[in-house]
Amino acid sequence: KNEPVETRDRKVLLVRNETPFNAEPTLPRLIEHQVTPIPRFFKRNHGPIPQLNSAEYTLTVRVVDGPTKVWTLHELQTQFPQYEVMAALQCAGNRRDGLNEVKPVKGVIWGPGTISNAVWSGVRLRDVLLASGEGRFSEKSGARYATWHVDFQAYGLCQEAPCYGSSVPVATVLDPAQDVLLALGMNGETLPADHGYPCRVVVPGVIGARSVKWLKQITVQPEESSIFFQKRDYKILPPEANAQNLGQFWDKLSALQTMNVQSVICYPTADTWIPPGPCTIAGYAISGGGVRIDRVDVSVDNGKTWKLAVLERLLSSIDARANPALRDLPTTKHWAWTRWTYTVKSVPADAVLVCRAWDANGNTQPENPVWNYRGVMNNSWFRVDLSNRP
Ligand code: MTE
Ligand code: MO
Repeated sequence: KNEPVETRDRKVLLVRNETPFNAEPTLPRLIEHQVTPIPRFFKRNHGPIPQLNSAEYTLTVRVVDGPTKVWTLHELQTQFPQYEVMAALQCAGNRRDGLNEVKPVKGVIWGPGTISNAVWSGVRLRDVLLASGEGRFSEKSGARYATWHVDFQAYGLCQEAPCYGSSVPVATVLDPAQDVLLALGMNGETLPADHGYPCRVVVPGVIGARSVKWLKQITVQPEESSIFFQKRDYKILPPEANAQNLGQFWDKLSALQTMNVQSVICYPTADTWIPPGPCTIAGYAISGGGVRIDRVDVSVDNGKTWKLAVLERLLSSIDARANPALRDLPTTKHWAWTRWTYTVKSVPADAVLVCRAWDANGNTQPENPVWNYRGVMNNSWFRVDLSNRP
């Protein structure tokens, strides 16, 4: 089908699938910017890009035992306080290629560039729910909804279901500290078609699959979304799961939400020509749930010895962007990625670079990939073997 190309720079994107369009930036390009320029931002689609018209756009918010409200784009723009959040989106399938090397997996074979960092602007979904619920979600009467879910449904067609969708707990949305946004803008521009125009959900700290683009309807309901992407896909299946037997595991496993701790070396790559002399190794690190990255260890000798990388601390949550003094509070959320560098005097001829991150909860990355059939959540130590380099 005809899909928009205006935000796509094919020189910096590795196209993993043409229709629907799925592409990720090359790693050296990805790490060049603190905020990923829109043409370089990874694009993950389960169907064609719907062409929506801002004048006709409506968002329906329904509570199953209560009211239904229909909001126009103009109302979303004018009737709610507008906020900014800096948050990375990361697909649960980021680094799937590393699992596929262990044993074939099912899914788009993504490299380590299925993550990007943006400044999202728009309204708090919490505010829209409060305004739609006729008092139901206030602190006094909200307890009834503590175990409920917020279901998202998208405009447009999709491959594995009639339309794309998923859900997150009501508690996540109503917690102001979680910064769940209905994004209308990205990096200071109107949200582009590729990324959900005119309105998408952004759930910081959570797998990208929950940040539904081209948002059509929100339903507050007792159960999580019954859609394929919630009940079947995006689960870490046990090692014995395969194409024939995977169905027996679906009901036993949780729908992934919070991301795990991750880090990747973006420069140099295995095929980079490295000039003699000092070399600045660079990459990204991030953890789930807004947990701060405390430390990134870098090794040039395949993990025998490690050194600390220098971290770039960003102000990402609504609160921290408004008040930088909150930057180092233990409770402050770190939704953005943390770029890091480590400079070596010279790169040994037989170098194998490795990185691993530690978050403030003491979580770190496993040394080796943990294979699962759908190839999700690969966060093993990231290695770049430079011993055969040009
Ligand atoms: N929303 C809709 N409507 N359709 C989709 O295919 N893909 C999801 C999510 N939201 C998707 C969607 C997945 S799996 C990811 S990782 C992110 O969007 C990717 O967002 P991006 O394309 O803006 O990078
Ligand atoms: Mo994803």
